[in-house]
Parts: sequence; structure tokens; C-alpha cells
Amino acid sequence: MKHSLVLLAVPCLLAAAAPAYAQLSVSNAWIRYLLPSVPAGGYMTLHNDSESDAILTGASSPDCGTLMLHKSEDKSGTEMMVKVDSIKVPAHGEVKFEQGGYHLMCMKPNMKLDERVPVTLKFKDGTALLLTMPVYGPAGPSGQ
Ligand SMILES: [Cu+2]
Repeated sequence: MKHSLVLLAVPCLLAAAAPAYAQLSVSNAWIRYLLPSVPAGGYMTLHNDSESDAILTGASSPDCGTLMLHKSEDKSGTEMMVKVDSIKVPAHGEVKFEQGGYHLMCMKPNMKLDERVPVTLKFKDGTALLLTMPVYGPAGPSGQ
């Protein structure tokens, strides 16, 4: 079952002259939680229905300590995670955050299963996108 999210685009004062990112949205968001001592992955699809590319430059959550932008890469058969500084969401496009690719990394998860965790996504133009991400175990929303 897919969860729909209530999203709130918060215009920043700095972005008042360029509200290009008002058409950003997120679907299929969830956090893959294991243990408090193990960083949790955050997954979603980030949609950009605007005329301009959107540049994601950071994320934060009061329940994560640090929330980083990560990418998993296959380096000669071994999956490595690297920190990325920004992720471009093309105009009229989308970027999937999924296992094996881009993800949010919640370094110190302070959460329980079935909770919803508030997350703020920050973009280069000063825009922020607020969402809540439901917390699942390793099997994810599908429960498989
Ligand atoms: Cu990671």
C-alpha cells in the first residue's frame, strides 16, 4: 500500500523573487529502521513539476542527529556509500531515492516503527520542503 503524504512547501524570504520550486513534491517516502545504533536509510521519489531544475543541497530531521545525502555505488562488486553535496532534480523530472542509489542517511535514528518522522529538504534557492516519513523495518512498506 502506498502512503500519500501531506506536503507543505515553505517559501523562504530569499526565494520570494523566484518561487520556482513551489511545484516540488515527494511520494513513496519511508525510513528503513533497524536499531538506534545503526544509521537508517530514507527513501522517496522527489518530483519537480516546475520549469527549472531544482538542486537539493541538504536535509535535516530532529530525529536523526545528522541527516546526510548519500549515494550507494558499486565499486568492483562492493557497495560503498559516498556523501554527496547536491542532487539535481531536473525540470519536469524526478529522482528516486532507493536502496542501491541515492538515499537519505539518518545517522542517529531516534524513532520507533510505525512512527512518522519530520524531515526538511533544503534546496539551493533557499526553498525548504517539509514532509513526514513513515518508519518501517528492513522489509519496507510492502512488508515482503
Ligand atoms: Cu548511506
